[in-house]
Amino acid sequence: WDLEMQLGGAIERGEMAMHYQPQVRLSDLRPVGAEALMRWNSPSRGVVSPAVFIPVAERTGQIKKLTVWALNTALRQASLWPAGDAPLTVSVNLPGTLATQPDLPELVEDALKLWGCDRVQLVLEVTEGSLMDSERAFAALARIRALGAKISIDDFGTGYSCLAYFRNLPADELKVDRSFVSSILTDPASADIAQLIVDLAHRFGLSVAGEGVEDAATLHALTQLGCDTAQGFLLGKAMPLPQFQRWLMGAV
Ligand code: G
Ligand code: G
Ligand code: NA
Ligand code: MN
Repeated sequence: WDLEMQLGGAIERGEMAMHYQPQVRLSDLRPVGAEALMRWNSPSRGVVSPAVFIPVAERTGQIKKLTVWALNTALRQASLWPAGDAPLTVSVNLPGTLATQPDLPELVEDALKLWGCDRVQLVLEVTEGSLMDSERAFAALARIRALGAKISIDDFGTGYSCLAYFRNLPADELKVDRSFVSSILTDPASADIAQLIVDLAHRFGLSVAGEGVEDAATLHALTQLGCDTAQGFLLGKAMPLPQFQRWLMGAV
């Protein structure tokens, strides 16, 4: 109960922040951008994980406001990143309950109008599960892509997608779920699944990202599988904007 109440004014009280987790290209380990991850600094609870407050916000109807804030903040802050030789990507997570909302493309369009710049490529991450109502979700995602944003399918391999999706999936990237990546060296089935996801993505012209990379041997294994980009604690944890800017300057 109280968590719901406190979440209500959290944006206005300046308690929300976006942190940025580095993503690198596996061919040369250069930065490609970051995943923007929301953090709630609650005065009474300390740092609350989005894994806790996003489900609450989805139940109480506060999710749209939080998502609009996340989109606008991530785009605005990414425009402050030092420029690389190619545009850097900023990936924002879209909650499943919004993926089928008819006004989602409009929210994205408004944020791009305000903060879009040619040095930053917006990527929206949707989970496989949110594509269950595929007709409506696909239509919304297609409209978002027409605005110039890219779509990444998060936690791929753990949801409910069927292969028929690939006939007309409006997406640009698959993210191999952390559960496969973290056991790629110890569980042959995980390694096979990761390889299949990489091949599936490439067959349909999508790029593939590995998430949850915690050690160099796993990074190497993902590279061997043909994965395109990676993120994880080995490369960097999610960090506040100034720290991410320093990371970029050190790495670019
Ligand atoms: O960063 P962390 O491990 O705490 O994230 C926990 C979960 O919350 C992850 O599943 C992540 O995708 C999700 N998450 C993080 N930031 C956002 C956000 O801005 N919006 C939504 N909808 N989910 C987010
Ligand atoms: O659900 P999503 O895929 O958006 O998950 C993002 C979450 O994964 C964040 O909570 C982030 O803190 C966490 N995360 C990112 N990198 C790693 C990692 O290398 N290991 C583990 N265990 N978690 C990670
Ligand atoms: Na994500
Ligand atoms: Mn994920």
